[in-house]
Amino acid sequence: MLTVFSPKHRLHHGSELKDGAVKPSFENPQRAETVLARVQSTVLGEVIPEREYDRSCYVAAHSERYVAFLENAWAEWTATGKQHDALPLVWPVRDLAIDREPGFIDGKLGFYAMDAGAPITAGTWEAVRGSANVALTAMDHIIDGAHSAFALCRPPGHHAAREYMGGYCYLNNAAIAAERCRSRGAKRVAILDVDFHHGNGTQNIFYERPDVFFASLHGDPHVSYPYFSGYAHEEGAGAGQGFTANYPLAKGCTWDTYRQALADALDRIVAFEPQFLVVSLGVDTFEHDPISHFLLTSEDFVRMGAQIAGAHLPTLFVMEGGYMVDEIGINAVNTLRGFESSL
Ligand code: SP5
Ligand code: ZN
Repeated sequence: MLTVFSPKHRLHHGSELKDGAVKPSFENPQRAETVLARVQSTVLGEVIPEREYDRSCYVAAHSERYVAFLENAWAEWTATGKQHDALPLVWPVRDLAIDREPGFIDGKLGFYAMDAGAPITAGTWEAVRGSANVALTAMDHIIDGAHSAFALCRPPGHHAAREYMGGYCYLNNAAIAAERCRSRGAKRVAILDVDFHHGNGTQNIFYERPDVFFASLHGDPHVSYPYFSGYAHEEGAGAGQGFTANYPLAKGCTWDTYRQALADALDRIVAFEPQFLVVSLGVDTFEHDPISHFLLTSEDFVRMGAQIAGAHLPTLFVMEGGYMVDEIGINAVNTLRGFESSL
């Protein structure tokens, strides 16, 4: 399987508000380097760099003003004399004027963010663009005829919605790849999100769309981040009613429970008859992940990959979360090898 990787991810390394203090983010550059090293040591296949893409490819999944915000935020932040990473500190909840973009960077940060977990630093935009371009390059490889590819994206993307960042995510790499399929002629695309956290951003982007089916398996939002989305009753709206499927699972979930939810999600995806499948591949469902609560083992990821291969669809794997740095490479590549070995 081909891997697409960009060294530009190294330009992004920041902090997050964690247990009440600003600390180094769990989402660090070592993550992608560990996965790359495992791809190489297991000889998964060729590793190529990303190509350049026009910003219109990002605007397919996000609003123009949000992309402009990401591009300009660091310059606006430092112009006020600040030196630390840019993090939001005020949000437009419920009855506040939620649709009016503020004219000052402190307000814009809250307007375009869901949490204080997506810092903007000097190199963030370059790394974020690189990550989206990695997903686009790998998707094009599949549209041009490959059966599968691995987009080794960093930063991740599935918490990023049409108009907000959060949860370590800025541009939604999986959504941008799905939109690429549509703009290159595919009628239907499915996205399967196996990250521990609900893919709220991807759900937001496609919630009213019948052409992109979205299924997510994740920790029950009643007790797990992102808390405000991912319930089973969220099934899409308007023309998109019935084209979103959520599988909230209890803390402590093991493979035996997980595989049944995955089988159901895959059945629904196959029934949708998509031309392409995009997998948001987070490996924070691992038993030793420091911020998550499922109990999958490294061997379970091989089984997961094999089960996904059973859908018999051209499949793009997009790297999302996973924070047990020592084993993130083993678990991600196990999934890819499980997929390949059962074809
Ligand atoms: C892409 C992705 O996986 N994003 C996840 C973002 C999660 N951010 C908040 C997690 C809060 C968990 N707090 C546990 C602290 C343990 N000391
Ligand atoms: Zn996650």
